[in-house]
Amino acid sequence: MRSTIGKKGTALAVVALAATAVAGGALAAIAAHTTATTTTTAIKATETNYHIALSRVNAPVGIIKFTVHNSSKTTHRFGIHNTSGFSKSVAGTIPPGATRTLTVTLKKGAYTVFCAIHASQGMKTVLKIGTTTGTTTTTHTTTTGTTTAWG
Ligand SMILES: [Cu+2]
Repeated sequence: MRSTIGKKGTALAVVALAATAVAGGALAAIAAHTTATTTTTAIKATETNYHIALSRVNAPVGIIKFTVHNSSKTTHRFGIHNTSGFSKSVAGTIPPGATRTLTVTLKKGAYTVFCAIHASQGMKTVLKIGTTTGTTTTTHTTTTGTTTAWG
């Protein structure tokens, strides 16, 4: 009799453990299954003397990928900054006819896109972020939870 009770006890303990494992596994799967949505907007910037033309002057919050083309016969630079200390720029100069890319992650606000060489000659323009949803390419990055094999 004692042995039978002992076996039952063991069986119950195994079931309880299995239930805990399943619950734990389900929780782990939920925790790992986070969906990150990042909006990427491509903006073309054309540099001339002494002007920067953007293909769009506003964009949603997220990743902005600039493709900068210098269509003038003067060397330019390309940067973006705001009054809160954000500043990013294409490394070095952009020779005449050259194309460079610059990818930045922007929060809501107004940014100045400029050529550091000729900004004082008016070679700058404003890009507003977060004031529109616009037509964008949305990339959904889904991290799928890893299912752990229990037992
Ligand atoms: Cu310039």
